Amino acid sequence: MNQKTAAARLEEKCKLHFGCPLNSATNQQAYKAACLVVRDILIEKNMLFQHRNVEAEQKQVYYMSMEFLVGTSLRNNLYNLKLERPFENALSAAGINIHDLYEIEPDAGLGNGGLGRLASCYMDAASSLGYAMTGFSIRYEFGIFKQKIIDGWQMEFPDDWLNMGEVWLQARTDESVEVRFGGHADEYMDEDGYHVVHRDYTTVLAVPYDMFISGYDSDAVNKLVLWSAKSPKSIDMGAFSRGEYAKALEENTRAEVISKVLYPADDHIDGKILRLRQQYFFVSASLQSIIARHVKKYGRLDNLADKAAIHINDTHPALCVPELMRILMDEHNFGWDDAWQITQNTLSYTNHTIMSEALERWNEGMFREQLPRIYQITAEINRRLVQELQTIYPGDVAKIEYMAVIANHEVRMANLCLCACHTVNGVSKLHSDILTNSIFRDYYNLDHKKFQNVTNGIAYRRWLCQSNPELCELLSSLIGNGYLKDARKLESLLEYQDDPSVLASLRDIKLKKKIALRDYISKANGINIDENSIYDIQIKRLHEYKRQLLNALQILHLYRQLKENPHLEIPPRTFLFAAKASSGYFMAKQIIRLIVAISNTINADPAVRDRLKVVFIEDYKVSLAEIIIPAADISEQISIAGKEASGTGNMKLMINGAVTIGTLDGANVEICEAVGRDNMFLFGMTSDEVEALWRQGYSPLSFVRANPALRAVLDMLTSGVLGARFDDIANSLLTNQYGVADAYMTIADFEDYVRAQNLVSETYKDAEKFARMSLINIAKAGIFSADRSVSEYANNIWHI
Ligand code: 26V
Repeated sequence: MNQKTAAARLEEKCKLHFGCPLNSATNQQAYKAACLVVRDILIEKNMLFQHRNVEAEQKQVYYMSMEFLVGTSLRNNLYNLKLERPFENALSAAGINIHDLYEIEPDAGLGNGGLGRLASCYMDAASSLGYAMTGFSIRYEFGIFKQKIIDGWQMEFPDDWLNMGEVWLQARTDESVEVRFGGHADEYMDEDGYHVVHRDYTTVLAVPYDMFISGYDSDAVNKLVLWSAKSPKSIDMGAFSRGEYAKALEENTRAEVISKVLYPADDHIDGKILRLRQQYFFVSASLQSIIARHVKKYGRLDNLADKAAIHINDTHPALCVPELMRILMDEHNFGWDDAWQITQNTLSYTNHTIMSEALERWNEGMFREQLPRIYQITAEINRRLVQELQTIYPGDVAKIEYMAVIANHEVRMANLCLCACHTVNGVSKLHSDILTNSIFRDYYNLDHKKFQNVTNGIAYRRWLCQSNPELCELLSSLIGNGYLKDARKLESLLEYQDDPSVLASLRDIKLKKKIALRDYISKANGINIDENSIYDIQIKRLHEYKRQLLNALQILHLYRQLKENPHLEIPPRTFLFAAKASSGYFMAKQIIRLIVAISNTINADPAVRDRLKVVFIEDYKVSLAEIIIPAADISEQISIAGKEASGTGNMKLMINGAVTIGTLDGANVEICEAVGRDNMFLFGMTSDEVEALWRQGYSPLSFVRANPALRAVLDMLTSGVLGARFDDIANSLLTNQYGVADAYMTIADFEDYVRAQNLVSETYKDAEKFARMSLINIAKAGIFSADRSVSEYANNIWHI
């Protein structure tokens, strides 16, 4: 497609859909027309790709995830299809600026954070590598909430993304399936054997919507299938005729609420029935569609594992295990043993967190009531598991209970995955080691061959090439274009680490991106920041374990120092935060309030003007990250060691030339291996040291007593000098609230963090040295490409 054909297709869409020529279309109309043209191209490519795969009897990967944080699609698709230029020119000839259209597009925010964005990065990489991979999730009508900060408080507003985002979706009403909830499952035996009848259930209709995902410079276009819930009965006419209008629509509402909103928490589950229903809804619909497709092609199911790899992204889709068993046994007459074998050989599972509150467990009674047949199967899985464990560990009641799928009236989804999947993996070396050494140790001892590591990776063509074209232009001029398909080729950049003109160009580009972020912040927040200051950036979900609080305390310390010693010679610094807090997470919201208060206090203080600024940027999301990341000098990755499974923001920042200040946690360990200790600012306890300090008995107060500066900072939280008081935060650090004070050891790591921050300031004074560190980070970021991760999954787990 060239400019001329692009113009013709755009013109046609505009006329057909909006009854006007392109040059009199509004930006919204032009945006939709552009998306529709691109979608047509994708549909056509997808058809060809699928056809080829079916002909070749190609094994398919099905990636099951409650979250896909897609972000925007227009620019990504045009980039991947290499159509940016023709579209830009065709639109420009009609008086339309393509960048205005990019800005109109809402993010498809169908996820909370890292886990959801990873799923999208993997779809992207799989398509680029030519793998046949289908993603399955829910077509949430409302994605992750829009965040506004009002008087320091996070407020949540609905994210009505479909209004402009729906253009990417193609409804496939003809492929709807039924999902059954509630009722009773009756078992009986007759001369033909064992049978089950599920009766009195409620049916919800699952309607699939396809979203097409293009690969970069590739023939492959894959699909993300998003299920929408509908009631099979549109209205209860009887109730309606009686004038009971609300009742007439009741069943409708109960069904459709399933795909209404993304669950906005990423840390705890309080037994929400709706969430269980969401999980079963999309798992059941997806498996039914996978099996129907397989049977249509092969006419048999005993070869399912040879032709399909079904991947469980965290425990949320763990119902795949009993649901696949159900379909095989109840609908295709397999006996237990054969069904179990097929299930085990088909399913694999990735763990994304060791935080116990995020490992899903359900109340047994609720589970049974919602999903009676699935409960029966799960209970049978558990019965057989426990029986086997009793022969292996006779009398070891504690161990058997720890490993059981059902115990203490709870159904534990992680154990279900551990016993049923052929492979289980963690998402960084350290995280995978922690899984096998601690939380999953018993399962590891039972069958260590099951366990693998696949370190996370990012779709770097989005995070580097699309969001930082200026940097890519420089890279291409120096090392050619090979890195666009093979990220390891970035390493050739190392040749230029002592070339002053290259280092100067890197600095120029960084400055340009910092100016762009400065302008965004000035417009969005009304705060003016200095592009010549160090941009020190912490962007991620708000969690106590990620320790935004540690950063905040360190800023207060720096503020005090600057006030006490106005001649302190340090480069000016701008601390930038962006983070959403789970709506019910009290302490996270307090921490946001604290950061906003610090920002208000410091930014208004003439004594530190031009030297220190703090900004909390509202509404963190993929498209905002794309503006922030290229502008970062310093990447804050400061979680307590052992708790961040991997992190992926660390990789996005690194590849854009930010230098990491961080603990040896998650993938930071591997970043450190890649760049060397001299090219990052390491601090804090290791995960072993954290463990040792717990065992020894941790007392934050003893650290505070030894550090008067820290004492002074903590006093600021409760004295009111910040315009408000933060007693809850101070108490969480110092008093034994729930049996622990300072559960994330913020106090213990404070001093070493301050040391590392001082080193940042010192190092930055030598502009060339800092630029060299930045260059080395870019050059060494290649291993964190999602292409590498997906190839590892393909070779070692999915066997495609
Ligand atoms: C758990 C729950 C529990 C129930 C309520 C809703 C909900 C939603 C999400 C989760 C799991 C969160 C796990 C997660 O996001 N882990 C992150 O995964 C990233 C990709 O592997 C990784 O880089 C981050 O370190 C890890 O925190």
